[in-house]
Amino acid sequence: MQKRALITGITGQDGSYLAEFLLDEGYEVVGMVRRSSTVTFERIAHIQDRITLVAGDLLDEVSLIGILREHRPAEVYNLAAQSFVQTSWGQPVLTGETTALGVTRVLDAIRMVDPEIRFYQASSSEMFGKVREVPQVESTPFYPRSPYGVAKVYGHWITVNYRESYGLHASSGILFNHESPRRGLEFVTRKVTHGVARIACGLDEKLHLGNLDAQRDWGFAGDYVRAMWLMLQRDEPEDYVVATGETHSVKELCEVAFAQAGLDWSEHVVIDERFLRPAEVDLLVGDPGRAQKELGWERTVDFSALVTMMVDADLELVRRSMG
Ligand code: NAP
Ligand code: G4F
Repeated sequence: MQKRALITGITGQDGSYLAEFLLDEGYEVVGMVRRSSTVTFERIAHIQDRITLVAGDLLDEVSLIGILREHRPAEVYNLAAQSFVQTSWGQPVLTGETTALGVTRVLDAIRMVDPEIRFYQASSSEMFGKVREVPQVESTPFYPRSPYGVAKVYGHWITVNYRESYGLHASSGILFNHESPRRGLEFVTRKVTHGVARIACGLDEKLHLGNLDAQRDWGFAGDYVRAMWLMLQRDEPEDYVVATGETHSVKELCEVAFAQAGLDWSEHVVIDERFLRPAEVDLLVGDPGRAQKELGWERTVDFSALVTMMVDADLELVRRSMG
């Protein structure tokens, strides 16, 4: 029988890759979208005729219960969130309502409608924050450094708690940064690759950035959605770190991205205090050992291939927009 999956956050970067992946696996895909005065389906436009979109919001539990009752998914992937760290200082309550309490609303809806549903929670390496050990593994203590990180810690533990309290098949993926040509323009990788494309095409001269010393473990989003699915195929629910095991600074990101377009980053990058954060996460690097061993998960795209892919896609995008 064809399996049905519900994805919250299907219009986001990960939602779009996961929907493609599940369709290829033969799933019927239901995607939850929130009401907006303008349609924001760019990332899923190419598969829209193969998926079912339903209206709902993580802030509204009744809508979640209604969706589960009507569509009866076997698996729920909770990817929806206020996901931009910088915004979480300006909108800490909204971030908590969505990114933290939103998880409880989905879990409660599952518990009430059908506790057999398998659940995936999009946890984050931001939970490690001011890191207690290097590299970070599943047992590394959390020390979040932003309202977003704090909200994700809540989402993580409420997932563990519903698993232990009610026996739900609920798993958390502690995913390190993952990027793609579909990444939102405000995140640093895409900001840099899109900025490089605009400079290469003569549209801009400078790119304004914050902390160039921050280090991240950057992987490709297409690889990471496979890990989400693998977690829900296991007999027993479990939490996994998903990462590349390599870390690179924002400065290195700039070097590789500008070089891909034949440019010298130091001639274009300007440090701008507006992009510095009240509290920074200096270094993230994950050990994906457990995911490799128990899920058979491997990444297929390395750092330089990822940056090259994103610069090339943005060069094409900017050139096309210029006609
Ligand atoms: P994203 O591109 O920002 O997508 C976020 C999605 O959440 C969008 O579809 C957005 O809908 C939806 N959303 C926001 N508020 C909502 C609400 N109140 N109700 C329903 N939907 C809502 O994020 P992403 O990069 O794909 O990340 C997916 C998930 O993984 C997020 O939970 C993120 O925090 C987590 N995560 C991401 C990374 C990463 O590196 N990408 C790493 C670790 C964890 P609209 O399109 O309407 O805005
Ligand atoms: O790309 P970022 O905004 O991603 P950040 O804060 O690491 O969060 C992303 O990854 C998390 C997983 O670890 C997710 F949970 C979260 O949802 C999101 O997807 O910033 C990366 C680094 C930071 O240290 C930031 O200070 O880049 C530094 N940075 C330097 N200049 C900048 C800029 N970040 C942004 N967004 N813009 C800048 O101009």
